[in-house]
Amino acid sequence: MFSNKTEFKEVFLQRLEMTCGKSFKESSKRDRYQTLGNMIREYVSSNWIKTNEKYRSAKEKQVYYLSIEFLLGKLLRHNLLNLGVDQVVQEGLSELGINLDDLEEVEADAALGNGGLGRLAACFLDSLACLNLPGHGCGIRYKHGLFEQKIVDGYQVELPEQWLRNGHVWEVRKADLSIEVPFWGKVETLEKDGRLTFRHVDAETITAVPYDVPVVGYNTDTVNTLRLWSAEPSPYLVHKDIMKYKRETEAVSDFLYPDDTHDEGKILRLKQQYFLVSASIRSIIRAYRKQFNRIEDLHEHVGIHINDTHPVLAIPELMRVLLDEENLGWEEAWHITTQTISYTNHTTLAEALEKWPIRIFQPLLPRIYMIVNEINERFCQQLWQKYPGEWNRIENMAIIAHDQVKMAHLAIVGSHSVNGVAEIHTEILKKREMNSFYQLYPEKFNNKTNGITHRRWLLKSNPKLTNLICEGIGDSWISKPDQLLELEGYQDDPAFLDQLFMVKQENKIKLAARIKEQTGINVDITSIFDIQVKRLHAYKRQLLNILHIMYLYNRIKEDSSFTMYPRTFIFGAKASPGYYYAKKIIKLINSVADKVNNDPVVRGQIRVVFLENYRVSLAEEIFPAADVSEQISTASKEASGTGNMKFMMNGALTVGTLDGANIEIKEMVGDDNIFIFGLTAEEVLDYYQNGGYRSFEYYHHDKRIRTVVDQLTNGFFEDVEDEFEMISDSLIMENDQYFVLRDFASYIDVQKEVGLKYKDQNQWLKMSLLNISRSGHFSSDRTIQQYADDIWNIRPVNKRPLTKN
Ligand code: 4GP
Repeated sequence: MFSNKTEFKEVFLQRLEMTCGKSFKESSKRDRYQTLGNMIREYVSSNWIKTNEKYRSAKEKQVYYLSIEFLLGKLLRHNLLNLGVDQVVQEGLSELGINLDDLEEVEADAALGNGGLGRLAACFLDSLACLNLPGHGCGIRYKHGLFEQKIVDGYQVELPEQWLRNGHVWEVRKADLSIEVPFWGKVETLEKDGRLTFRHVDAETITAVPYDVPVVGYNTDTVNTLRLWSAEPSPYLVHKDIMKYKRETEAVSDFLYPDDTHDEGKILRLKQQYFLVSASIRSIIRAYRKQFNRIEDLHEHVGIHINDTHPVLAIPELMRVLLDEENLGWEEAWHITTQTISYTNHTTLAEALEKWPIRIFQPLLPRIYMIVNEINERFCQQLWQKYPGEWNRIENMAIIAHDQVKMAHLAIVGSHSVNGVAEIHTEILKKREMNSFYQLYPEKFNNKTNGITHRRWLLKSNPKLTNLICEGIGDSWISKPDQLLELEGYQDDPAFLDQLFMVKQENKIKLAARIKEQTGINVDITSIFDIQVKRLHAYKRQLLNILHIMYLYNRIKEDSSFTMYPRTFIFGAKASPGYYYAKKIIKLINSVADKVNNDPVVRGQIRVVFLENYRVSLAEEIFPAADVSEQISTASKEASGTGNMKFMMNGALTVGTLDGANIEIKEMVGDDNIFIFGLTAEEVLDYYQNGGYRSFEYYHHDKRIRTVVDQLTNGFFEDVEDEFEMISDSLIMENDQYFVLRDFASYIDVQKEVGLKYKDQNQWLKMSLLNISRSGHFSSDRTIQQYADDIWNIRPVNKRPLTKN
């Protein structure tokens, strides 16, 4: 299509006129963005076709990653970079007087996810393609992604997100590959040749229409596929109330479901899950059938990975296809299913473990329920043989119990691999949460510590640091991120460290400009940028952070001789719309920010910023500018964390608890290059099990704590006195279940140490460099290679270097 700047410009101008029907002069930014996007998608299409052909002819095993969330962010710049045409395009556009950054602004974030789990799925897709591995994503094309957050008077307000308003240039609609997904109705039993067969009849079907998005590898011609399903009314269905049917159908892919709200919308949520699973499984089988004769060999050629329990109905759905459509017997179908499916757990939070009431499940998915029931009965029989008479154990492990279907149990029983996402998390699963299953199937359990794609989180988002690294050690670390280790040779090189300093300053200037634009707040770029960005959740303890800021504020106010290294505390977080407590924390952060930022006494020492609408594209501006990374969850609660890795890779130092992957980061960088504080997971779990924690005593005995807790309700930060009562209650009346007060003193100490260490710039820069150099281990390329080798058993195909079209 183009192989140099001149050709690029020619094609671009021609396309612009053809597709927009406007002259170059008349065209808007959006016209130009759309033209470029379409051009690049077409540019990858021949490699896309070739990749699929090669997968088919190589007959290699392929993996499908089923996930209810894919938090992709923007794709334009990422694709240009992976294709190796970023520079040509940038220069070509610039000669036409167009700034590529401006065009990128026009692109909407594809925010089809809530947080960590969804972003991990997006990083995995990138690594799969970059490693030439045959792996594809399957998800839902939500019309509205994660809500847009506005802060009004300090409160979070949610607006519907509209990423599809102007279309999505990266997708290709493939209506001819649609699939009908049945709900409701009943099961008919027939006898055929002495065998019972089952048919789902009188169903209300929904049409699942696939939209394919190319997943472009870096410096390779591999282009994998992310298939997103959209729900549309079925053209084959005659319905009494067509408007109602249309509404209910479209609702299935209208909204991304918020992860941590509770009861409402249960039927819709279960519908979404089955919709994703049924459409995906059947399209996988359809593709398999075109290629292979023997369904019995499915697991040799296909792996299906379920990202948490949301797609766990893949297990009974695959059973259904094998039993009812392929006419296999139960034992054989079960063998194939369990060998095909693998499962990742992302959280031990009890409220996130999905359970579906039978009263909802059975009528909505009658045939699937029958199969789950059969799986449960066979499983319980197996348990009975192994543990005769142990009723309690069997009841606790059953898939169906107390009128509920336990999705995690189904996932473990119906798959060949169960993995946690950081070492400590996997150990907790094995020793505690899933201990009885671990005893039964020790061979299924394994760890795969999370990772992040360094292409988005370093190459794309931090070009200045990328250039510096390349000047230092060349560019082969880009395909082998472990080679970042070579940077350590520069630890004692003052000129290199100076440059590292400059890079950070420039990134801080950029973020400061964004802060000014969004909030009107001026921040001092020589202050420490201390950042906590992630979903808002009690266990992540944004509360500890803000209480510490209140403490510092009090300290400065009461003692004029007190000094500290100036800090800018930056927060970004969305709270689930129904999670009232989390929303109160946002309000608290904003109230404190208001008071602190407007008090001349503390000016120059503390600034507090809440950046609204935290999302992937904003994160890309934040990580490169951070000095300090806040990873302060209650130990044992954060399964892994991936933000911790993004900060580290961009040279920030971690203030963290011994939780999730923080522990592995600490092992990588050594005790001197990280700031650890607080209870260990063992200690936390011991408190949960044996009691012994009384938050009131910490309140009573530590004046620093008493003051800040009292300030929540004495009108100090808000005129409305009961505004933060529920936060105060959670700390005292409800005995502070996340140990905020217990870890408070230790957090103050470690933060003081941070301030002191930062003063020694040279030492700080060395620590920062060391963090960058050891971050290669946390590339998702490493993680995906481990999944490929240990779980999926897939190999690279398509190794040729990029072919220019
Ligand atoms: C998150 C975990 O909370 C986080 O620790 C982990 O890094 C991430 O998954 C990816 O594994 N869980 C979720 C969720 O996002 O919805 O359960």
